[in-house]
Amino acid sequence: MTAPLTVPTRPIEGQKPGTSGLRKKTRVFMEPGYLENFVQAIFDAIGGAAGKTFVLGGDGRYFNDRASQTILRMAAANGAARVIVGQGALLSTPAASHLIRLRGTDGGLILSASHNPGGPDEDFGLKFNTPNGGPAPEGVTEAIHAATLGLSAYRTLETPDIDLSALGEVRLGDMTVEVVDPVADYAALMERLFDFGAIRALREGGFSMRFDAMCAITGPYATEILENRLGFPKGTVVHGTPLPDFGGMHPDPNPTWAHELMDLMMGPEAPEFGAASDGDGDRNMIVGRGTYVSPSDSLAVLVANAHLAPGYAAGLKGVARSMPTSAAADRVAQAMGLAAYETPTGWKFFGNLLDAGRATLCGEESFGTGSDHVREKDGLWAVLLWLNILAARGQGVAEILSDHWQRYGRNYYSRHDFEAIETVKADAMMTALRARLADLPGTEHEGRAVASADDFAYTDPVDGSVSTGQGVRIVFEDGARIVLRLSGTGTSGATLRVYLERYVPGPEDLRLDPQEALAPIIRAAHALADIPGYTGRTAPDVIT
Ligand code: VG1
Ligand code: CO
Repeated sequence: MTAPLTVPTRPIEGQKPGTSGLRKKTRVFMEPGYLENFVQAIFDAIGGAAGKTFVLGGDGRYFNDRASQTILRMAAANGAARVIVGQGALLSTPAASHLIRLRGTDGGLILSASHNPGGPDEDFGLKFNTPNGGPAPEGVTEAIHAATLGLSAYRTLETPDIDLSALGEVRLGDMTVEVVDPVADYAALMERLFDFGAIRALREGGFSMRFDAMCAITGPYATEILENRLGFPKGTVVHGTPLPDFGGMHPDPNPTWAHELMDLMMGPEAPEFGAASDGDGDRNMIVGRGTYVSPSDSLAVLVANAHLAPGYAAGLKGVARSMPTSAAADRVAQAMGLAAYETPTGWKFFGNLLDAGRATLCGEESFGTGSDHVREKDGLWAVLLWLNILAARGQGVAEILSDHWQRYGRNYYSRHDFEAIETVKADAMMTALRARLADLPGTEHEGRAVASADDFAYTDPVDGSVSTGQGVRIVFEDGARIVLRLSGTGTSGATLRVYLERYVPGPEDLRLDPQEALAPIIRAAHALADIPGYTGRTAPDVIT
């Protein structure tokens, strides 16, 4: 066997995991010792790797292959017993979450910067998921960060690369590397949750769809499930081969970045149903023929109809959404007598609620929906649940959405992103706004009076842990709402996210253009936070 090497290193500043893991420019991750430092910090923070079993895989972006080899050597040198790796070092985030749980492991390392572009000049990332399959909670990410600041050495082996293209087991030092099919276990789970027979029958009735994998990780999963198992014709999945640079695409499934799919769905050749996923496969965008479904509405529709799928036939235990997500799902939860939770942004905050059996479905406005089948959001899962609902109800997306609004009213909703702002300017704006919050109630903006204004803090109902500073929310007397927070996943400058919401009970005014319906709220947000004054920006870069 090869003796572990102890390589001297020094603490590296700025290795603080954000909303989901550590994300940096790929070249930063490739600097000597950078990845190694973070990996050693993960092992140290969880009490060492000795005797443990981990899952490893990523979304296939540039550096995924080499980083996997580094991590395997370090796991072996740190005494791990076994690492289960997806073939080709590939695993979608939800499939990794499932494997971590299925195999009863001690956690997993997922290589991805999610929806951020990939390539030598783009982004790379690494996150650690705990044995429940979910993103490390704040206590663990803080311990990892603390460990990065105290490192003096990392452990590795001097060995040739392992062949990760062949299924089966190989030895690396004293450790077993088990290379598995990245799709098989996940596809089996989907077959248990959903009525594949009903979806096949829907397809046989002439129903057509397109799935855009955006040259990222969901390609192999979608091809196996939609084309091979459900029988949709070849070509239903487009951009289905994961590429190191995602073919130059920005694998973020929203109307701006998935514009090819949007153009098709809004044009004369549109199939009945369209969907897209992101770099690591945990996000989803749902589009019907001529009908875009906002993620907040999608969550509400799924909550109202999930019982139509076999995996949820017994009903839901509760529903959780992130604070900036619209209240549409809350209305359904209330009507159905379900508990509803409001958490900070980031999937890690749903983990305890799912583990404790208090929530079954969770969602975020950022194109993330999921359930207790894994501990991550899950893009393909959401697509299959929609398909199952369409099959069970025998209605199209537009009809289901308009029925939903008739019944519950409509939460007009939009998110405006201002990207790559100078960090000092964004920070100054948020600091000034936070300082004024106590003075806002009672003041009038665009004809609306502020009812309350605060900086969202969350006390986890399961373990009592408290997270503060999670975003400024300004609520008006008629229920309209503005939320402002800075992104935790960007890699250049600061990204300001402004979330805008206004409720219309109906039956009139359910078909307005969201940007028009929200125009006064948008103007109020710009004025209240003085966005132009602090950032010099008058319009957002991305609207979803
Ligand atoms: C964004 C989204 C958030 C999501 C996170 C990770 O975070 O707003 O809802 O959980 O990305 O998603 P932020 O801090 O940039 O707003 V993924 O698909 O990138 O793991
Ligand atoms: Co993602």
